[in-house]
Amino acid sequence: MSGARNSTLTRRSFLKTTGAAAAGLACVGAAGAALSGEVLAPARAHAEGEERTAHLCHQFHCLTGCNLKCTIRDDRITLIEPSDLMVDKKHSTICLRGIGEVAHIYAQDRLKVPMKRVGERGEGEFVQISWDEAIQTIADNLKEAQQKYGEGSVFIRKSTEAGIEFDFLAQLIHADSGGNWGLDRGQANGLGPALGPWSYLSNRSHWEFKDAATIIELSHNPLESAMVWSRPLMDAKEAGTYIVTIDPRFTGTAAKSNEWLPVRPGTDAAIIQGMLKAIVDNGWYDEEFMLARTSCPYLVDRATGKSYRSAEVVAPNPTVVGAEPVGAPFVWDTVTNAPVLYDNATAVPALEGEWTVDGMQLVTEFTLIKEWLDTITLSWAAQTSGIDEQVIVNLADRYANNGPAIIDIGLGGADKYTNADVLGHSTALLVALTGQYGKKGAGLGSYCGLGSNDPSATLNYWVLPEEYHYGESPVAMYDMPYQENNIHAALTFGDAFTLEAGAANDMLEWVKSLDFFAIVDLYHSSAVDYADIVLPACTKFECEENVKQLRDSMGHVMLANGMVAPLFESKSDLQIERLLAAQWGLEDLLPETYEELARFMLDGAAELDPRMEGITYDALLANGGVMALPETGEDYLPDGLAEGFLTPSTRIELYYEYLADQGHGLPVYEDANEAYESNPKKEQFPLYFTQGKSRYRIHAYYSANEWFQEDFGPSLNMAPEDAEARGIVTGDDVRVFNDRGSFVATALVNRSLQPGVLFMAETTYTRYYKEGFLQNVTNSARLERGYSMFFGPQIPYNDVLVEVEKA
Ligand SMILES: Nc1nc2c(c(=O)[nH]1)N[C@H]1C(S)=C(S)[C@@H](COP(=O)(O)OP(=O)(O)OC[C@H]3O[C@@H](n4cnc5c(=O)[nH]c(N)nc54)[C@H](O)[C@@H]3O)O[C@H]1N2
Ligand SMILES: Nc1nc2c(c(=O)[nH]1)N[C@H]1C(S)=C(S)[C@@H](COP(=O)(O)OP(=O)(O)OC[C@H]3O[C@@H](n4cnc5c(=O)[nH]c(N)nc54)[C@H](O)[C@@H]3O)O[C@H]1N2
Ligand SMILES: [Mo]
Repeated sequence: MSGARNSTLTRRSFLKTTGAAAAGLACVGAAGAALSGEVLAPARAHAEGEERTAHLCHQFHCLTGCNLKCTIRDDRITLIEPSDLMVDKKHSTICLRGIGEVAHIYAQDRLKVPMKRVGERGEGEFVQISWDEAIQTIADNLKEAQQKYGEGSVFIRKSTEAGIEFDFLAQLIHADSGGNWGLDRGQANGLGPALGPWSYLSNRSHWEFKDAATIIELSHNPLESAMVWSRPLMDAKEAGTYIVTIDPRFTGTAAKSNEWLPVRPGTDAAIIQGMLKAIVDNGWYDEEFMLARTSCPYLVDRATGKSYRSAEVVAPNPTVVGAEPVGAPFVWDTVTNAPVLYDNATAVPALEGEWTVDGMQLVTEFTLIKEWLDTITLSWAAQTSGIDEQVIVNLADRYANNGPAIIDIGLGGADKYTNADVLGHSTALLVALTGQYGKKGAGLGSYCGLGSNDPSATLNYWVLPEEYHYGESPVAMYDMPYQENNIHAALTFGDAFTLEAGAANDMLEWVKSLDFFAIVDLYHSSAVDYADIVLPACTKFECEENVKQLRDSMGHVMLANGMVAPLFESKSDLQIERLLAAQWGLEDLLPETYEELARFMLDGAAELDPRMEGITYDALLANGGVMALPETGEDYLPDGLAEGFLTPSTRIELYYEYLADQGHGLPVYEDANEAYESNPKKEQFPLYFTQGKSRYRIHAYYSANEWFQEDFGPSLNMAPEDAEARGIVTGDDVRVFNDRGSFVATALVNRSLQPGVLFMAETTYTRYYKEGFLQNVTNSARLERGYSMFFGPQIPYNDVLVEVEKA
């Protein structure tokens, strides 16, 4: 396209010519219309093509970060392959989103030019405007809102993938960035008080999977949601590890497992509690661990439900919002037959029992746990979860008695029901009673966290001067449609309003009530139609300069290098932030270029972390942008138990005093908000509507890849029984609806689902549906007790009942 033939041409001068050509093209297109021309035309062979390769770190929000090798021919990305620069070759990975990037980068549905809304919000009528007008309109509107309604009236939020390197704008003007995220922390809320605030992320490596005798994949489908991390699971399978998947759906992961437990949606805690019951009734628990590492021997006052503690204050539980510092717990010493402090070295604490002290009836936590378990039965667990009693007992036996065991939790699935904290609290009990924690091949949590499985780098973080910081967030974004708030103007990078909240009709009604809303996105995402101003960002593969993001992933530091100029009239996020900052006279606080940012992040990093020695900007460039961190060996992870748990007594604390008043001192079972068998709503809306990740997309991202749309548009998986009862066959358009909204999708009748349960990949942009979109029916119920939890109420996307009919 550029006509450049000289391969020694510098990258910068190369960009200058091609950038001008691309900008010229962009002017031809009417706003919103396809801007095709040469940019989107198929590549042509050139007599003397200029070809080069470049590398970059791909997406993070699939929790991966593969390094990709891109072949660029005549300034067009033509081939994407796994990196050949990874020192550890097992990390030369790619998935179909990486391979499909060519179709994604050059997609018709890229946002191409800045646009201004002309129709009503939601109608999607836009006209093209200049960058100058767009930037000024946004800056003026945000400032105007602040002048009229105060600083806190502006909301600026970046979607995860867009916000990884920097997020300056919200800080520059003290904007509200949306408070509690409400995502992926449902079980975490229940695990935290027991095991510490970040305990939902495993503190062991998934490379230890092969050391486990048993792995339970609890509502996790790594074969799609952690595709390139499938290797440790498959290594374990080969090594003979017994893999059990608990999922309402027969997933790819279930297919590779030894056993699949088709749980009824929203009832996982019943399985775990059935296991607890079997473990306690059969004496399969680990007394030594319970006494040394858990609160099982701590004393509780039966009458008040309060823990019996010393007067001397120790510390508040860091995972309870507004918690007061508490005293140290007492245990019952069987030698002196009296209460002593839990860490008394000479005492021999009782695990069970009841004693009267100063008129108080004191019992141990384990006694309370046993009494609670006496109130439940295995047949209840089976009836509630839909899993046979004997299957639950066998799983408990295998988990407790057969060597090291891992529970690898998914942050989708069971996490996205209002009762997820009860599930988290229940699994905390399971590890506490069995000691399956903090040793090789044993553990609990999400195992595919970025950086936790391979050494990660320490990089300098670009910090703004102190006076620039986020404003307060008195109301979380998911609460904004329901709770009074002072937001009048919004700017989002990505489709937060349609993705990071359930019940889209409520959210979008609220968005429509704003004075102003602008969006910066790469594609025509679902939220775009509601914006007043739309700015086109470029992909990771495009940049105004020779380098782009600096990231660390898979034990390597990666600097994106030598890609192509921004397509159409798009710009990089950094330049967009700078243009806006300039309107407020603050652009000098931001890095001028990605190069400056990368140099800053690397400069002096070796002083923070000796492993960064020699990993400099120039060295990275000389190495194609990729350098490995020094090997740390298999056991680089800290011993899970050496320093104890991040709880006031540094042991696993099982009894949640702060929830005792609400009946949840122990994880007393609770139905989900909507998805439960005896819900009267089931008469009208009899089907459970579950969602999950798709290997084709990262959330809604990659929807614009036409190859994927052809193969995988919005499709509703349903069981043959449910389809037949409604006269539906594969390929039919079906309407999915409940009292919150509706949408139309294509039916995909198959045996992966038990009758009564639907599944759909979350989600795809509104423009690919014939009518409505998935988020119209999802649930936005907020759990009241969630407000006192560390991560706040979580969005219960899966806690949904619907009905389906032929459209
Ligand atoms: N390809 C791809 N990978 C991704 C992402 C992506 O968008 N695309 N997103 C990333 C993000 S942000 C996250 S949070 C993780 C999530 O990772 P996962 O938790 O593995 O993802 P999901 O597919 O949302 O949910 C897992 C499974 O939960 C099942 N499920 C639904 N309801 C229930 C239930 O009540 N009980 C049980 N046991 N299972 C249930 C679904 O059928 C699904 O198979 O994935 C990450 N990885
Ligand atoms: N119904 C339903 N909804 C769900 C879920 C569910 O299970 N069901 N799961 C949820 C989960 S687990 C999560 S974590 C959230 C994820 O929600 P997010 O954190 O918002 O998701 P991302 O995929 O990181 O961001 C997607 C948006 O950012 C844009 N984007 C991507 N890269 C860039 C970039 O470099 N620059 C700019 N400016 N924009 C970019 C994309 O075009 C897209 O609009 O979604 C949740 N939504
Ligand atoms: Mo997530």
